[in-house]
Amino acid sequence: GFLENVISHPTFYNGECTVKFIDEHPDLFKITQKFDRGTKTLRFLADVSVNGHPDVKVKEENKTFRHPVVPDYDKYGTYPKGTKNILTELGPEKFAQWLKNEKAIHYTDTTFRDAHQSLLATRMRGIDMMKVAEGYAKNNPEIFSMEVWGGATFDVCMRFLHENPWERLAKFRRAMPNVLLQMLLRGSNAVGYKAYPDNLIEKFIEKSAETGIDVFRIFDSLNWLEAMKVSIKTVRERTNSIAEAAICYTGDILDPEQKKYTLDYYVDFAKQLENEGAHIIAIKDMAGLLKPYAAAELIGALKSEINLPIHLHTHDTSSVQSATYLKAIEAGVDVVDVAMGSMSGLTSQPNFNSVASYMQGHEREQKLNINSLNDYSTYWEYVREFYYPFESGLKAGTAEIYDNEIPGGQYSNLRPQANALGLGDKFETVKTNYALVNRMFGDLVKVTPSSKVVGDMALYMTSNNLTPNDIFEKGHTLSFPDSVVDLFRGELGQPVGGFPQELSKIILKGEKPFTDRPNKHLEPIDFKVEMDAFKKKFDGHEDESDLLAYLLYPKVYEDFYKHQQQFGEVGYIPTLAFFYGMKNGEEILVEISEGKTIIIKLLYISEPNEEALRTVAFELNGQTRRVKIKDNS
Ligand code: 3PY
Ligand code: ZN
Repeated sequence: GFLENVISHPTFYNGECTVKFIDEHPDLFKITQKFDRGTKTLRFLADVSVNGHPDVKVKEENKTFRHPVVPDYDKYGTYPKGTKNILTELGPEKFAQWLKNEKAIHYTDTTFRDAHQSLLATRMRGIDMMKVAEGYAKNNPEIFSMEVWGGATFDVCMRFLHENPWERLAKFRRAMPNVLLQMLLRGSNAVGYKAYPDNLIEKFIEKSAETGIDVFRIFDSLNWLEAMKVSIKTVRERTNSIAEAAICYTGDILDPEQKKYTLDYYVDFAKQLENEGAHIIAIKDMAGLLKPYAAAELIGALKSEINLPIHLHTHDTSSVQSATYLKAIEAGVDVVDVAMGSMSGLTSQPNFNSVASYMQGHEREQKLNINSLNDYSTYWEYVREFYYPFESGLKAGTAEIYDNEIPGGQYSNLRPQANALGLGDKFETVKTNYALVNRMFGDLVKVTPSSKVVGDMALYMTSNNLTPNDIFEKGHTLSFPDSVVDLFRGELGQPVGGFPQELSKIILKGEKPFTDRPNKHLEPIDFKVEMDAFKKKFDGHEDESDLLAYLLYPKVYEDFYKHQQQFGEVGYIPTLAFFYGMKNGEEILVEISEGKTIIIKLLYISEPNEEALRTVAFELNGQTRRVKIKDNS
């Protein structure tokens, strides 16, 4: 490292190096982290350039990309006042009143979370969002909130993108200090797929608020109030953030056959959430089933029965959900969730730019800079191309969604899951089975994690050519997916109306399910003991948020940690190089930390030797460096 330190030292660079230079700079002998980072970055780039990226299953050779242009903004100007300032001024309770009294419709922008979770399998990298975060907050301070965190982003971020989710959040907070930052929290499942000890949920919420979350959208995947209480209480009592409690919407309140998920059911649930202390009520229409006239009824009823602002979330899988927003706005909804034009539609949220445009001149118009929104949409249009391997392939809206009720976030994931099981050509059957499983399971609310269980069962039936009849007739001889057994055991809580008894007996094979909170069966975490063990295991790391990530996802965190030891902070590598590697002669800039940029040029990749090792030669800040990489082909 010594030579590199000398060479990259500014004095040396500037050609002012004298014999005394080395004596005067003992710091050169420290192998700085910066240099170490450089080596690790080269190792990563060499590997991807030789072996491809494991997450990119189909790479289009010679594909060309356009260069995304970051819309102009005033780098040195202050941030205009936004909702975050209002929350700080008023506190959550009065803030909710303020929102309720607002005449203009408000918008949550989901581009940084649900939009890419639902269109690109959650693969959007922090670097592409961070490029526009500050400018967006400065140019469009009228937005109600930015949904930036939670849901599937927490684990995917570590698992596939090798980024630290906490750092991502902290960066958003710095870049967007004037608008509310929002996350999606799965109640007692936090950002995971199972129940965690209550004190882990509490600590997680506190840390999330401390790192930047202002609005916690809390839901339970079975609409089970018991599973939401700890989260709502923790947000209220231990943070200054907003507890937004969500009703998951399923079925169709206008369907005369609907006996379970009726208008009364939803209004009653909303009242319970209000009594629990929610500041805002959300309707979480995760599969996009809330039709326009149903929205008019539902919002109308909630506005007259509930004293809190109402926040509506939907997915545009049917492609008619902007009509639902119009009806909801007419009925008095306070906030709607939208995504940047080019990241909207289909399994994502309705189009922000277009909804804002149709509201121009309306008595509830929110004054927005639509030209600016369009510039950002163009940025995202270009960026989105980088992520082509993760597109779901859905080309148009589908009314089939009203039958299969697959959530938007799951839709884009189910196809690759089916492909991985060799069921690529049976995707239609998978979707049909999804609906059949739902009926067998007694018509569940389907959203992460309950939706995953239904999906697992649908894939299981498809790959084993099983019909519902087969399940009932020979189910006692079958071994069902673990997630299905866990669901019926009560691990995800209790569904509306309970589990169907006959099927429960078949699946549990005599085991008795429990009906109280799964978290009650879990030992509280001893954070001191866990931290000591964590430090030992991870080489002195003692960051509390890292510990939380580990406790939520032990294996994922461990792999993430190992990846970091080997390849450093890959989050700084530009997206094209990250997914597709580099070509001979290509040069990239990598901002390895704030204001510190290294220039990397790939010179050549040698033929493999007898041990299948290739030499990848780079120039790092003008200095030649070689990395040996095993060719796995
Ligand atoms: C999630 O839990 O990740 C969701 O987006 C559910 O809709
Ligand atoms: Zn959603």
